[in-house]
Amino acid sequence: MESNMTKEELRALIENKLSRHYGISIDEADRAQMYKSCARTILELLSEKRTKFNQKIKESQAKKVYYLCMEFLVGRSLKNNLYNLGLEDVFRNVLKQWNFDLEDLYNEEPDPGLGNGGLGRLASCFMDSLATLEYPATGYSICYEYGLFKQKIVDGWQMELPDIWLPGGHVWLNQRNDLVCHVRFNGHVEENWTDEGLQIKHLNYDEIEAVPYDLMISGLDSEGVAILRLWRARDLNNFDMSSFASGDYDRAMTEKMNAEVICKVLYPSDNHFEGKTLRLKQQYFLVSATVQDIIAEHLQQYETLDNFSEKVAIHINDTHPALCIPELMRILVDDYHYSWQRAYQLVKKTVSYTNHTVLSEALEKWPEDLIKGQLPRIYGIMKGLNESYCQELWKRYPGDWEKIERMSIISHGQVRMANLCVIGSSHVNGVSKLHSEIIQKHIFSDYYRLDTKKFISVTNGIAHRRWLCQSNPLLSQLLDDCIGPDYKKDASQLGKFRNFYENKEVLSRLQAIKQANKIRFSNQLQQNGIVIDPQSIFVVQAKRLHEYKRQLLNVLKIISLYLDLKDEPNLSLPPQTFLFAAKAAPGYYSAKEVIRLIWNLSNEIEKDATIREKIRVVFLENYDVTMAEGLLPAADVSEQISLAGKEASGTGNMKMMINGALTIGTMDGANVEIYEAVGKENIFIFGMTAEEVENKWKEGYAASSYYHNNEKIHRVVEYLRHGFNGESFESIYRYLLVGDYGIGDPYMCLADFESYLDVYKELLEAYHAPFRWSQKALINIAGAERFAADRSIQEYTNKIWNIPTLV
Ligand code: NBG
Repeated sequence: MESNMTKEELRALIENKLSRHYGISIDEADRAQMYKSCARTILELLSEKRTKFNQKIKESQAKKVYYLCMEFLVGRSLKNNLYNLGLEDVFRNVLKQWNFDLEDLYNEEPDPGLGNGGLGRLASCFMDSLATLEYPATGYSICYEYGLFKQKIVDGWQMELPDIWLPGGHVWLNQRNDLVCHVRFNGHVEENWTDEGLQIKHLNYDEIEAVPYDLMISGLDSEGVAILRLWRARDLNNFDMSSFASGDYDRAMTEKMNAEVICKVLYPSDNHFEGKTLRLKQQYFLVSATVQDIIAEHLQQYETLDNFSEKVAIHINDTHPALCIPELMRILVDDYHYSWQRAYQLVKKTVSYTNHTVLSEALEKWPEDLIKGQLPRIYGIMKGLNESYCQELWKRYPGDWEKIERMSIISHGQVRMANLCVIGSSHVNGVSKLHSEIIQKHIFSDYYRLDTKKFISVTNGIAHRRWLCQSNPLLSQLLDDCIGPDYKKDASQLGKFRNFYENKEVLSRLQAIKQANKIRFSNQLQQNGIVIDPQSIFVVQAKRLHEYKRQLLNVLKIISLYLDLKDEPNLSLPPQTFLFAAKAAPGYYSAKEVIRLIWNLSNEIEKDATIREKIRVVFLENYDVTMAEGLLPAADVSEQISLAGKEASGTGNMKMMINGALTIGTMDGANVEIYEAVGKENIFIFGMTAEEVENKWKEGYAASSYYHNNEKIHRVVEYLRHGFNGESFESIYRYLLVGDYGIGDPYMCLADFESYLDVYKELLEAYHAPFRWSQKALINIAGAERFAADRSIQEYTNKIWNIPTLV
């Protein structure tokens, strides 16, 4: 991992960048100039590496992976690349001689928020693994001008500010004018029968240029470099010169802006479908440019598309890039004159799809008319796919209209993207064992019965190099000392850490490391005027704010503890700090209400000097990848408390576990596998299972019966009903008991409340025994061996993409 670059060589490289880009010498450089010069130095090294890697791939004619996703939550690049290239030390030393601190330079870099949460971060973790494992891989997404909004809390209410990341982030992007494509919208389709068969013409369309920007991602100790190709819309051709010449500047500019608005902003909803025209345009813009790019690259190497599916794997991450199925059909049929049947075979062999959610509000269903108007040719192809698929179904299930309707792509004026994905893919996978079972049993049960082999499970994983090695260097050092450094490339080695279960010295070092990370994070917060006690237990719930994730349940627990302390101020409780970090989608009212609740509870508790010694609530503003890198290694307790059956996998659970936090959670998503990995003594499980939840709905769930029959619940809900800190929480009280449609508490917080509280008390007991607690932490770190993204990627390459293992 050590690079053999000398200080002198590095100095010369950086000096060269300062002189070339700014015309200055070292002593004149400020921090921003130095950061950019370091970034450019890295880019130069990565480009050289990439060229060699490309050459190797070309010679081997290896199959390539193209990973399409509307979101990549990349996080900062400088640190990641320095670490993976083994250059951190030499950079640090050289910079020190010039009186620059490497940490300060890291902080110069904006955190590109090109994603919402778990889905986008997973995509980025996968890029890290693909590079490290030396698979030829390109990620494709959109170069949003504004990433996910910056969150500001004003008097408890979430406000959204634009995320302007490009000025500092631009340095990592390499504009590829040589690869510009054109994407067509609107217009109409004309079909004519000629001697050569059916001729299809798309007329009167609007055309937009797609300009790629490449971001390079280095692997660790490998020859691999992955590319993340981000498309930007540009409208050069459509500039209305005649309006401009006649002095109508506004009109000339409006046309241009209408086109370029496509990549202005990331839609800020996580797990929620918003059927907006602009979003549809974004999706088609991404897939059309991408598929054209993939085909051009393939033709350049092989001069034919006949072997396309042998050399290309296209992966669609959730349904958002589903239009790549009809787009690939379009190009094969219209531009390269493949027969419909042959084109369909090629598509089905090339494309695969991961489902990331079973929430019905997240499933994409576009109005048929919208697609017809915006994308007339794509609409025609989807109709064709739908018809031929329904005919096939008819042969298989004659007369079963209901089933055929359920399984069709287009029905009742809606285009169902999940159905399109299943029908057009070679494989469909869920992201944890439980989630994969649920999709097979529920949302895709008809397809599963038809073709069982198509459905598989690949449990998510995390880039442990970023989430352990880089963000927790002390723990990484301890692991180096105990089990050697091989775990960095082979996470299964982490299992060896179990051998130190009885080793007092290791256990006490583990404790000291957690303490140091808590102090590090507390100091970071202090710079923003937030004071927390690093001696207290850090209980962390950090994830998007969503009803199903049940931040509210956590708040109910804290209120209950708070009321206990009010009744009995001398109650013996270890000091606890409840840390919440979460962004709510801007239009998600009930999620914003929960933020307001947390914020006010925090203020209410602060008023009482004795209680705040014992419990404290902190809402951390503007959670992003950079904050997570400081927060997660400092967590003692990881809250993973979604209603069972709703969280597809979760990845924050893995990130905290690998840093030695203990999970309190439900049997949901990947928690189930964490439980299997660590054993019941080393995790705190509570609440209903997914099956019990299902049964409870069938029986009829009445939140009010919990309220009336359980004293503790009654007390907490009453507290909410009366309000505090001068604020009313009537809306939350109503949410729990009455609900919008007479269904109170749709995520069953009250049903799981009592067992949550009981298990939390057990957890506090366990914390009283620090030696045992450290042993549990150790088992969690070792048990994280199976939650590395490297393992997930090996499963994708073996089971889905059909690419031979390289390492
Ligand atoms: C999210 C799930 C998480 C899962 C990530 C990554 C979406 C649509 N889904 O549970 O909610 O960990 O995907 O798979 O964002």
